[in-house]
Amino acid sequence: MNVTRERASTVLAGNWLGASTVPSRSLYPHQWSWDSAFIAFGLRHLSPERARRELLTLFSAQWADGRVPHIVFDPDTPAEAYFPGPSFWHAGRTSGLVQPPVHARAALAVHEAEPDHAFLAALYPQLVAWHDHLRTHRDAGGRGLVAIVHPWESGMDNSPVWDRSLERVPPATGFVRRDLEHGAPGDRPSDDDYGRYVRLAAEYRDSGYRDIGRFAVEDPGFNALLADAELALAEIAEELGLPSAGHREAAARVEKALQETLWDDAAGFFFARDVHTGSLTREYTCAGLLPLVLPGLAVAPALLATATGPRFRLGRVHGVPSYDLTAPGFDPGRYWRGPSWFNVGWLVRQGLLRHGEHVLAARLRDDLVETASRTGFAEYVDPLTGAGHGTRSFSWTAALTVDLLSERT
Ligand code: 9WN
Repeated sequence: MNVTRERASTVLAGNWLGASTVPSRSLYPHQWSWDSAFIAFGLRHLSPERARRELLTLFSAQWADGRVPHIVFDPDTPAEAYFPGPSFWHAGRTSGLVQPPVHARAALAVHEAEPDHAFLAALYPQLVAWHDHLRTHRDAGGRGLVAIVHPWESGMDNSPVWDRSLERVPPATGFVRRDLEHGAPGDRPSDDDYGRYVRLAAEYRDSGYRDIGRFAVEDPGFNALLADAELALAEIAEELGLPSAGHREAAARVEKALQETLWDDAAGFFFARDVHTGSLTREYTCAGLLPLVLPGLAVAPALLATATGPRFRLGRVHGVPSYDLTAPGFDPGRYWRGPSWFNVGWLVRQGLLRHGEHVLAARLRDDLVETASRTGFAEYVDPLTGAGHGTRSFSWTAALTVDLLSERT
């Protein structure tokens, strides 16, 4: 076996809890929603059974209203290991937020690695309920797009794109951050930002996880991944001999709304929209590149031009920078304010393949594998130097490396 693949496999074995995988033993010692989907993409090559278990364990914590919680807490991990832990959320063994819906695509990929109709049949209704939940409970702007109610829901927590919308949220105080015990403060969000996250989460919790509160944003990344997930669901339905047209129509509706609402033709970019003010936040973040995953995206050539231009320099830096390289606030090491994350690089590479950009896709793949291996599977890396940041032995970095290596052979 290839040495890098073997090391990645050891990381995933070390982070396996028995029925799911923690993103990191130290920093994130529970199960996270979109992490598990990315982990499944890698596990399917090592053990399809573990990949199926990963997704089934996550969906066993699905709420009756269809939401798939962003964290499923491990009962055997001490309460003080992560904040906000189970006692904060008042939601049994989960949090009440969500994360981007990459699960249908992951379930399909797991099935492709080792066909298992029983697995697909078990998950299909749960995936349908999950997408329905987003459509019915989160269309705060009334335009057919999902609004996130907390930066954590984007999976890109500390992105500069939230700064303006977070100004109306006073930071909470009187809690102890656990993340700083494991991560360098310069790599992590500031205390004020963390205080705002805690306040927003507490307000949402106190509304019974119902009210769209002070923060409601239509994120192009989240919505593009939902459209892609509907396309995956159509394929799953076809595998199961079920009607699929409704899923393709749902994908087309989200794609149309994305283009009509969040695309700025002059900028050649998808921006997030603050539902409360109705205006676009003109920050160039990696979320705006994720619509590339949609094979029918009409504006793909213009978006690719932005991706390869000075703001992201795709193919000429390490990975895909999380933030505009030319912005004054670009910081190559701080959480979602500049560094490159492996899941984003992997998703953008999928987009490149879907739009026929094979040379660029191959360059990105080689870079992702080299960087992951050299940094000990870092959580994120400096796009300019390739230096590792955040925690190491990070599960999705290892899993997506396995996936990239499997494709190559
Ligand atoms: C909050 C687990 C998660 C990822 C997110 C990443 C980070 C959590 C945190 O870690 O978020 O959910 O404590 O900062 O931003 O994408 O899913 O790896």
